[in-house]
Amino acid sequence: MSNTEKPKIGVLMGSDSDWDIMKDCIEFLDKFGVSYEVRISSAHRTPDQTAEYARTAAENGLEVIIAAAGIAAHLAGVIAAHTILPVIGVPMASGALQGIDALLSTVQMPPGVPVATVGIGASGAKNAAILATQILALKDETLAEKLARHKADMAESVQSKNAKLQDDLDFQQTVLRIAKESQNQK
Ligand code: RP5
Repeated sequence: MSNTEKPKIGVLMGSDSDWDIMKDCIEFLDKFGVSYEVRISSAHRTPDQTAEYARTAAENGLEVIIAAAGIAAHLAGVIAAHTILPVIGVPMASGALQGIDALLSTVQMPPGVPVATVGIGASGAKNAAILATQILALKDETLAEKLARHKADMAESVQSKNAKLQDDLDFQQTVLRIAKESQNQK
């Protein structure tokens, strides 16, 4: 957990082999100062434990669940079957199909049991943290301000990269022009 507050976000993974990628999710939650707990729990290997976690999540104070799994990824769906909390699914790029299987099994939920599915792998892990924080921010102004700052920082970063690119291009054009002029003078 990031701090002494009761966890608001439950982060589940199907296997310890998902941890390397899911560290990116935790890193963002830490950055935003959101309280969380992390568990390994598998829809297939520990089905009863997974169902029990989902059934008791709301009464334990959790507000959003992030579930990451690979291959025939049923973790997020099984969690969503047992709770009315919002569930965010992160497809992991494991196995022969490198996440395509996990993406489809996470996103293609039957009507009535939604899983908010993010992209495969690292970008999905980060986006899951941001999306979960956005859900909490609906009733938390401090978090909303941090998210707004984060968006502004991203925009600033793109603008400064663009400014640098324009400078580089201007410099190149100047070098080319000078080279051309000196050639013409010969
Ligand atoms: C899934 O199977 C896990 O989420 C993991 O992505 C994948 C492989 O698990 P391990 O065989 O590495 O434990 O359940």
